[in-house]
Amino acid sequence: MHNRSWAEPFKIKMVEHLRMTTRAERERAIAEAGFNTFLLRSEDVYIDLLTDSGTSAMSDRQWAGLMLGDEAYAGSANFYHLEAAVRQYYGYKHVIPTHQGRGAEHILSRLCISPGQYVPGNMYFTTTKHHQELAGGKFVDVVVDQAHDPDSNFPFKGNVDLDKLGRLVEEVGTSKIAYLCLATNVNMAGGQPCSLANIRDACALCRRHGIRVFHDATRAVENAYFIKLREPGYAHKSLAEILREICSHTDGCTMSAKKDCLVNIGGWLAVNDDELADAARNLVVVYEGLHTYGGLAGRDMEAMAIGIRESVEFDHMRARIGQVEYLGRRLMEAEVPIVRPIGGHGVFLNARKFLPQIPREQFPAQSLSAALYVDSGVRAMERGAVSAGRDLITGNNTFPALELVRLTIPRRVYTQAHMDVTAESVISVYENRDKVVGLEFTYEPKHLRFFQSRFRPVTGERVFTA
Ligand code: P61
Repeated sequence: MHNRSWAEPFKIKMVEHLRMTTRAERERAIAEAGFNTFLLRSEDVYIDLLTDSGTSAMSDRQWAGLMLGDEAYAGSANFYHLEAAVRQYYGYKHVIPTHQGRGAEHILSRLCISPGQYVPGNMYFTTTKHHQELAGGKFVDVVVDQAHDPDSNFPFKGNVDLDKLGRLVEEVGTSKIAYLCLATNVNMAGGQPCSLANIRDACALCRRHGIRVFHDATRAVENAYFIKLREPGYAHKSLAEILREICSHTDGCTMSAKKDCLVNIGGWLAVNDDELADAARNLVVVYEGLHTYGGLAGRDMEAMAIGIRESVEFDHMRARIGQVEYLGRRLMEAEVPIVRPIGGHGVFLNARKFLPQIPREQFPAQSLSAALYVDSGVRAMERGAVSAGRDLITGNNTFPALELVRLTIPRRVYTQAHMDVTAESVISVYENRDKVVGLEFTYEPKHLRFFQSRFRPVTGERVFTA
């Protein structure tokens, strides 16, 4: 079978209509949105590739599961189903639901970071780092150098650089390190996996020093798929087996279930340590809800439990990542600069190469995502300097090596024809790239600025004049 094309292991039972817009309507909409795709109304968007978070289509089984919601305040049957699914597939002992990933990050950061401690991680993620900083911690990047190079074809760009981690431990001492924050299928690097050998080695290094490892498991199943394909010794293991092996090296995880787990809302914190679990259960009642619902309805937990089982099916993941790869290949054939290798949850345009005429201070990736929307109604997301925010100490803008636009593919939602239209639009903007102009801030909020900030073109009124 595997010399044949991949195809979706499902058929479509219900459809949601999309509104087509004119270019004039889109020009008005993006100006009203302050040239920030987060501020567009979804009804003004044709193909929504802003995120794969909470945007997946649930299966008929998951929808049926919603009807089994046990909406008890305490001890809902659905909590126990969720707990059993997490224990079976991820292998952690204690499971504490949260409203979404950042709820789990908040609780973990409060409990495990003391002011002044360092939190090494294999590349930052916006909400994760923000919660670490709010708890008084300082994030330190210990990902391999290849992760910062969009043109490197290294197959495991999510790997921890053991030298960087070892050096940090030596320099500051173990008592100054809160824990290693180990993300699988690293989002900001372009959906890039870690190898199991690297996970094993990084966790062993931490264990030798008595440092705990907490796993951001948001896209761990996508990572398991890449391990199966790329790492010697794993071709014959199931995604479920690989997932268990990944998790077995770590002390717990935070999870945004809105990704791998195929639900529209939800998350959890999972830990093996009994005392930490008690402390987390005690905090969750302050910020999220009782420890058997964590801000979720019973039905949400049921859909999550079912989604976890569906997420580890090989044919599902092959079609999911196959679709991302299809879009990526079309862009590579047209020589559009994208991050290589093609990642798990999206295709990432290299805006520095795409728009070399726009200086970093004028946010080329922000401009490109706005221009793409004007061209076709495709909504993408900036992942560059606007997302990276300001330096904690100096207050200056930081300019990460990666200045990217993410075309993120929701699971089980769009067709191959949607991917074609997206590719055609990106290629058309690329052919007219000299007609895209830079942006400057008109409003910049204090926390996670990329969500709500507003901009204006540095010249004229339009971001894209082709
Ligand atoms: C996303 F623009 N991701 O990729 P929550 N860890 C990881 C995530 O990818 C993640 C969370 C934790 C989103 C949504 C989002 O800057 C942004 O359930 C690896 O969203 O709270 C979320 O999980 C947090 C978009 C988040 C952003 C932050 O689109």
